[in-house]
Amino acid sequence: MKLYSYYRSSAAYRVRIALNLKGIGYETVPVHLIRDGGHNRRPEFRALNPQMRVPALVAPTGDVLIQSLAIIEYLDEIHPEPPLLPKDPIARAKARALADIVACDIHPLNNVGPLRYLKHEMHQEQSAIDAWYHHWVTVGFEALEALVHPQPYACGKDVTLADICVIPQVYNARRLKVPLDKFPKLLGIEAACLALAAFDRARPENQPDAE
Ligand SMILES: N[C@@H](CCC(=O)N[C@@H](CS)C(=O)NCC(=O)O)C(=O)O
Repeated sequence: MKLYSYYRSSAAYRVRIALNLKGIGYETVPVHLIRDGGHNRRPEFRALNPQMRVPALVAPTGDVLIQSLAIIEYLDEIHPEPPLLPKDPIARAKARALADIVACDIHPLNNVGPLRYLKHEMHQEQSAIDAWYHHWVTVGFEALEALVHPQPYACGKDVTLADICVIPQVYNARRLKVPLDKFPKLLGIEAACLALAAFDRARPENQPDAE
């Protein structure tokens, strides 16, 4: 499989973790999201993904899949072991809810595109943009911190989709200097996950395009 990725992209980071957990080999195709206004805006990438975002995964069928959660569900369907969601329907819904707090409520507000729009179109100062970023991460993390009961992973003794979404968001928050001391449970989950090779190999600094 071929993964169009950017080392710092937290959505691509999610897919890298899932591929590694499943033991699926893949080739990384780096797409620089910052250089020259973003290589994701080039016509050749737009032809591949009209949304002009990473990740995009070329499946063995040749189909191009986009949206990290859709890609991860596909990987879970074609390689059911190890499962990325608990078996019990209530536990599954809870794991998905944690993942959605990150993927639907935190990340879309703080992604390169919206932050760039705040700066260039809304003419906001960097300090206001940083405050925006910190605010939405902090309120999202407060909810996550209240909801998780690490044992040692977000939903118990097995890694789930929740961990796959939380760890890249914690990386992102740290990079943008959000104070994390209020979130000891999330930091514990992070420590447990990063001790696993699948997470470690997916880290931004371990990517071929890391700077
Ligand atoms: N909901 C999408 C988000 C994808 C996304 O926004 N990726 C970011 C990087 S984390 C991106 O490519 N941004 C480029 C841009 O907005 O110009 C997913 O889960 O895959």
